[in-house]
Amino acid sequence: MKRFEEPVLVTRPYLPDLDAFKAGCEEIWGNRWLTNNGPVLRRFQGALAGYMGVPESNLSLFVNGTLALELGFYAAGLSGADVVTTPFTFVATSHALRRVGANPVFADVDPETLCLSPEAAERAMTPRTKAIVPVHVYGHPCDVDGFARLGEKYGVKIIYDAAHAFGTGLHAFGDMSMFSFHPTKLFHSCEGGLLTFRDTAFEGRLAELRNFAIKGELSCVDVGTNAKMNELQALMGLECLKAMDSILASRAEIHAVYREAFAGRSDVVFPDPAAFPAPRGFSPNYAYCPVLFRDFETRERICTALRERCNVFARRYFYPLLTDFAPYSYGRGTCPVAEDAARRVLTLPTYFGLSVDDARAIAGDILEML
Ligand code: T4K
Repeated sequence: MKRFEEPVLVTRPYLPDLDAFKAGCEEIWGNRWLTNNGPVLRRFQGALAGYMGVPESNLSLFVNGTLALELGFYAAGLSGADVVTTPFTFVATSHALRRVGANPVFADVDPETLCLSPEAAERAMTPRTKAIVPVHVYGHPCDVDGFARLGEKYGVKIIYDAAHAFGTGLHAFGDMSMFSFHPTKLFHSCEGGLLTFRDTAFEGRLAELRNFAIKGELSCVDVGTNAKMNELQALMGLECLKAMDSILASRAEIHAVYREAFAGRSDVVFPDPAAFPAPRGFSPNYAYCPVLFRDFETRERICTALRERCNVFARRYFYPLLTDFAPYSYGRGTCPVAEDAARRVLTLPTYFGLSVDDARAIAGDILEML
């Protein structure tokens, strides 16, 4: 008999009240307007602006986070440039750079937060560097002051991959930030992505690029694409946004259970984002619950035992490291801290609806396996 009869996955999407969602669908049916800057999307945009404290003129919605990043990089003029970034992330960060013809240059991460280190980023800069792309990985805060200094000193753009950072207050740092609304994130719109930006000139430019760069019926001004969020996505986002407080509270509770269980152990590191240096207004969203074991063998043994004995599907985010993948293997061996973390990390189940008793049982099983 396994610990759990049903598989416990690393995450499950929050699902809003079905009747409220159906009522929203009725409105959409009535409108007969399904995409292309519809009324529900505009309402979602307004609600996000209110929630994030960012003016509507400084944000833009997309069909997913990857295309949001891609168009943000394109609009920022990064094609052909070197861009310093972290290998300790999901492949989408570097894919989006490469797809606009930029060249990702990898620099190492801070050993505590696992976010790109400004010192390492500075050392990796070349005369062709036009931007730095740090990632608030797991919702951990990057050293935003350190990056702001680099931005000023070298005149390069700072564009945050904030895919994991919705709800942290890290909503408007650097030149741009991208938030993913994929269902594996704490907040979602089925699929979706959001860019916030400092320069309001990006609003029109991004609106153009995500709609084929056509202007009216008779002109096309650039090589755009189709990256528009549709009305059903916007409705899902609007309904999920209503539950943000409960979503954040439940994740904080689960994080606290794991934190307590692993406290005082010398063989396990369980990062506490609340203890990291962070800008004013930061508040942890506990987007992920990463735990770092002593070595690769222990991590692999525990990951397998959790699946086989407990029916628990923890995930090794982010292993393999980007620089282990063929398109980025030129960076292999250049980021020892990230390489070491990727081999030791396991992200534990956390989501709205996971009970604290289940989290306690998972932590207990891990401690026993150790
Ligand atoms: N930058 C960063 C730093 C990112 O982490 C990501 C995405 C991006 C950029 C790009 O943003 P998007 O273009 O995705 O908006 C997942 C996600 O697909 C991806 O969005 C995410 N990062 C990445 C970290 O994780 P997989 O391959 O691990 O997903 P999958 O299908 O294995 O799902 C994970 C778990 O969630 C499974 O146990 C099943 C469960 N699940 C999943 C879905 C989709 C559900 O229970 N229900 C669902 O609907 O990549």
